[in-house]
Amino acid sequence: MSISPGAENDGVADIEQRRASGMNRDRRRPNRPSVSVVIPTLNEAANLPGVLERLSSGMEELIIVDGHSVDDTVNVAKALRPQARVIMQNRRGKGNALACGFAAATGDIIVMIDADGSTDPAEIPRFLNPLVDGADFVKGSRYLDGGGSSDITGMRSVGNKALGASVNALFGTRYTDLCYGYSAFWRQFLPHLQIDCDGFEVETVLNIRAAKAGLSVIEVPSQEQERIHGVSNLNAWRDGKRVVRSIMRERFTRLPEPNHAWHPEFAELFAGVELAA
Ligand SMILES: Nc1nc2c(ncn2[C@@H]2O[C@H](COP(=O)(O)OP(=O)(O)OP(=O)(O)O)[C@@H](O)[C@H]2O)c(=O)[nH]1
Ligand SMILES: [Mg+2]
Repeated sequence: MSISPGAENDGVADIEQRRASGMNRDRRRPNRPSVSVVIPTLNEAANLPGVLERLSSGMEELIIVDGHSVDDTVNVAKALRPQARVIMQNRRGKGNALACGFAAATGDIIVMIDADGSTDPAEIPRFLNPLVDGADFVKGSRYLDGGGSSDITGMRSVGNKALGASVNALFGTRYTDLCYGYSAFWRQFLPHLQIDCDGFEVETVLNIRAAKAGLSVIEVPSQEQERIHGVSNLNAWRDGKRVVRSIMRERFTRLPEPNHAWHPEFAELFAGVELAA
């Protein structure tokens, strides 16, 4: 599968061209895809038990991407799921953590969820079904019928809607929820998504690049819960500004050429390696 560069020089022209050409539609996919679940963690030792107990052990691969937590996150993860792969991100931020986790993943499908208890692993089948039925990229939405949030504040919700409306206007999308951390996609599209951002703008970049690559994106309702323990790492103003900058950058730059070799340098803690007590 390949995506040819268009003659035009902006992201929106790219989208139209790719949609029209259908060049990204590679339907040779396994009927029983393997699934990698990627979970970024930053000091989530208290939350992991509640999250992992709701994650089916039928998932082929669980990847915990730790941001050098100073609590017992890594040991808790290994104790609860000895088969989990634990990797250390090479930079800081949720975006870099996900990029590292995606690079490490080997499953046909990648699912990304949070470690704080906000995203319910029991919803994963809701994301997988449309992918098996032909979608390329499935994103959760708290604003569809059946979705909701007991976590998002009024101010963040207004900001999220404004940013989402801007993305829809600039990229011709119909997203109802832009900044939400629950998504799933076929790993074959990773070279097109090329997550090269570090922070909480990562969901925005993923959603925009999925559109720019001409992927068929489907939204499914998702119910966001309150973080179980601890405090959010997100700062609405600081991270909101990063999202705005990312939207502008994506609008005026082309999708990077698919690069199958690119990935961040991450360190993996292999099974059998003694972890700190
Ligand atoms: N590895 C890693 N994980 C991170 C980093 N920052 C956040 N995370 C994880 O990313 C997920 C989402 O982070 P939160 O701090 O809950 O932020 P949020 O969910 O966007 O914001 P809230 O809705 O306020 O909770 C959680 O699982 C965090 O542990 C980071 O720098 N590195
Ligand atoms: Mg959270």
